Amino acid sequence: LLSSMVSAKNLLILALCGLLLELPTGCHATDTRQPRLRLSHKELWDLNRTSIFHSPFGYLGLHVTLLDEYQERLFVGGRDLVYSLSLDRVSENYREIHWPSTPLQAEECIIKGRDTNECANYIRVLHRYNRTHLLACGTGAFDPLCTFIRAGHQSEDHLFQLESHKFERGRGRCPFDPNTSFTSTLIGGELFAGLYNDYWGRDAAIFRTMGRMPHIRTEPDNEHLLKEPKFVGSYMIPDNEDHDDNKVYFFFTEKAVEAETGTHAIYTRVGRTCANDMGGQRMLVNKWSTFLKTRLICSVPGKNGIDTHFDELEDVFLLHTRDSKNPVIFGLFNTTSNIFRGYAICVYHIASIRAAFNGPYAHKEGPEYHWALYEGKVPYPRPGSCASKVNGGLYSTTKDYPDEAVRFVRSHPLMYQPVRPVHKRPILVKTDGKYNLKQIAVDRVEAEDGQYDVLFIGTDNGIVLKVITIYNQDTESMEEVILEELQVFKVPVPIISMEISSKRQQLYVGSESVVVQVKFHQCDMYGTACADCCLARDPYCAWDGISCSRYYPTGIQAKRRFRRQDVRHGNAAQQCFGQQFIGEALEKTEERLVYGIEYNSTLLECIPRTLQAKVIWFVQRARDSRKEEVKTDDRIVKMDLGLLFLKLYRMDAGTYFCQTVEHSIVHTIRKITLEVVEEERVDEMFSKDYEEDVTHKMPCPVHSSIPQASKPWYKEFLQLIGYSNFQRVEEYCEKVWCTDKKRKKLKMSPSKWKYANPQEKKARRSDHYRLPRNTADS
Ligand SMILES: *[C@@H]1O[C@H](CO)[C@@H](O)[C@H](O)[C@H]1NC(C)=O
Ligand SMILES: *[C@@H]1O[C@H](CO)[C@@H](O)[C@H](O)[C@H]1NC(C)=O
Ligand SMILES: *[C@@H]1O[C@H](CO)[C@@H](O)[C@H](O)[C@H]1NC(C)=O
Ligand SMILES: *[C@@H]1O[C@H](CO)[C@@H](O)[C@H](O)[C@H]1NC(C)=O
Ligand SMILES: CC(=O)N[C@H]1CO[C@H](CO)[C@@H](O)[C@@H]1O
Repeated sequence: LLSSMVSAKNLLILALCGLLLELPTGCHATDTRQPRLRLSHKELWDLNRTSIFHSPFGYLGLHVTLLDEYQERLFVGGRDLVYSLSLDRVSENYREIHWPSTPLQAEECIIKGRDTNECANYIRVLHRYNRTHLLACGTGAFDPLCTFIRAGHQSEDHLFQLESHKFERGRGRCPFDPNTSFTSTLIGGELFAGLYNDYWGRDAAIFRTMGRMPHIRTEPDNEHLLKEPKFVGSYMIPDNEDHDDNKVYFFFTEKAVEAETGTHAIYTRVGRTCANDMGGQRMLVNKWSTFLKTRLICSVPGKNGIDTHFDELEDVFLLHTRDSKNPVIFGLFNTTSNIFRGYAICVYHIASIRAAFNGPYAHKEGPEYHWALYEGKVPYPRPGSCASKVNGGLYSTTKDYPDEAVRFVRSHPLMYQPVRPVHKRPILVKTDGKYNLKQIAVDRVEAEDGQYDVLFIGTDNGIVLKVITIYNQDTESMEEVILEELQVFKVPVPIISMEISSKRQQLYVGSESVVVQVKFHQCDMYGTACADCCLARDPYCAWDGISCSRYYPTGIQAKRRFRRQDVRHGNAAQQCFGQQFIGEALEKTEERLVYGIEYNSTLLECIPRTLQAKVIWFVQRARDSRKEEVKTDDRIVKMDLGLLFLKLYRMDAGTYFCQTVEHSIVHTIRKITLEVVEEERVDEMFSKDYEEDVTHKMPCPVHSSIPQASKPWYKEFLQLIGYSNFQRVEEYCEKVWCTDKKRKKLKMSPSKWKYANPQEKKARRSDHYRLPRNTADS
């Protein structure tokens, strides 16, 4: 039934709007989860807010990026290539190194059964090694290799050279397979890496290699340590001033040994080791003797006590704060359920991670038992603690640890308590299926009313969402404000890397084949009024009395007269009181004339620039009548794209006002005059004798209210009918209506030839379209 009433064009609109079945309730334009601004790739480009690096080879095969504020470069590792890009503008002044696998390597790789594509050299490790050199490792056709790259400053013309005489084998440092999960971090010349260290991708391990200390790894084939892990991130986070107490944290997912058997559950883990671990003396020789791990929980509390878990870590971001010992950790999670799909972002304080590692251990009595709380005696030094002065200074190396302590850590790598996020819930949950979230980067910003963490979230279709979340203590709930939705790539490809420079206020986003840089903000895009600026709630932006511009918390700003900003509430009425251009004054109302055909569907388009605004439609049926709010029902539907009439009646004719309302700020953004064309008239128009029967044709609707500069009104009509009839209609219009000189002088109200109410319909039917003619004739 529905489909018979709706034309194909409008079906498409419905499909765009969302679920067809949810039409009456699901399509309202008052969605606060909409981004305030949606900017296309082209708009970003026209605004000069973006710069794009295309590989001269068309394909990058990007696998790793390194943002280096010191050298002011973005280093990019791809297939057989390493690039050095300018942080100022990625499109300019790039340097490249060609580093393919050798013909011999490639040949052997192919003989071993891999395809040519896999047998290239995919660069997967890039770290700053010292002032002059980078460490770089590549998969080298399933035979990993490492070397150093000389990378110089601007004064050295951005020197960028491979030290080809320094090749070293890359085992334990770089994976064999370009596609397996991998993480690494370089600390004081030691490379810590989580990887699959064999050709077949079976030996998952955490390594420490390169430096002066002995090479250390996790025990092979120990499922209690790592079970089919996916490595996501790794960071060194100091516990205190004693460097010997430094710990390296690994974030990964794995099959959960402690979950009920047969569930094949995947859990997210945080694991850690002491950076100075030397392994055991009699046991765990050259193996970690301080490795512990625990579960990282990201779940939404359920009413019935059953929480919804997000267990698959997709990305992790470490936000540095002034206190290097206390960074904030952001995790982006996916669900593992087949039934329920969604993403969540959880925030963790390192203090709660430390607390879990300082808490009780999990214990498994034997193969038949579950993992349970360990209540026995814990040996000294506490398993998992480092050989440091802070810990009493009794041991200068883990090699001196008593066997008992080493044995314990080997059999109890799992902590009993998991780590729960800040506020015990995600800061953001996305279950609408609109986006697949892949990457996260965070910038901490000082605003007028406090500190905000701006999340930049990368999707699998080339979109970056810029979001803030605000916690409401009273209701224990999170409010999510999507500030911007940025389409950073021309084509919707997955975002696979994201680097952030707060110093430069730039985000560097990588896909398989391009790297794009985008500025964090473009305040003037929110609008030209104080209210627009305040309602945007962007902590980077404030109303400065003249325009919406960059907000600086201190220094420079002190000289300014005042700044209007209210991120928490977006209370524009209060902030902008007494401000010129508070709202409507500057916003020009656009006027339109639309023809709809009786009994057909018609859309009155109105898309506010800000997608968060609530849209209210008013109608004025006759010139002097009162404006009344449009009542929506099964036939008249409010959608994101405008007001849809599934079936148009004559009584629908009138002047429609599309108004947006936000916090009592009202904008009339569009005024649409809807003319209803009688069904018979349309048929008549195309009937053979239409030229003879001029008197019964439609009037030439020249309205004083319609700007003549806009495209001829009949173009709209053409659109309605479809362009196949173009010739005919144009001809018709030229001849009959619009070239009629007399018609030009016509001044009349559109409401005159419309029915004020359905009752009048019958009575006035006969003179419906003749009215204007008569007026003109007189
Ligand atoms: C675009 O922005 C860059 C700085 O990011 C500036 O150097 C350049 O002049 C701008 N170009 C235009 C056309 O405004
Ligand atoms: C990596 O995996 C993707 C699919 O997941 C595949 O298209 C691509 O060819 C793989 N790359 C290599 C080098 O194996
Ligand atoms: C940095 O490391 C490389 C590789 O070991 C070495 O050749 C170079 O001399 C080092 N540079 C400095 C400044 O220490
Ligand atoms: C999230 O998980 C689902 C189901 O496992 C998977 O299909 C999807 O690709 C994942 N999303 C991302 C962004 O990896
Ligand atoms: C111009 C136009 O789209 N006319 C359609 C109006 O609706 C009827 C069916 O209800 C169609 O047959 C017309 O083609």
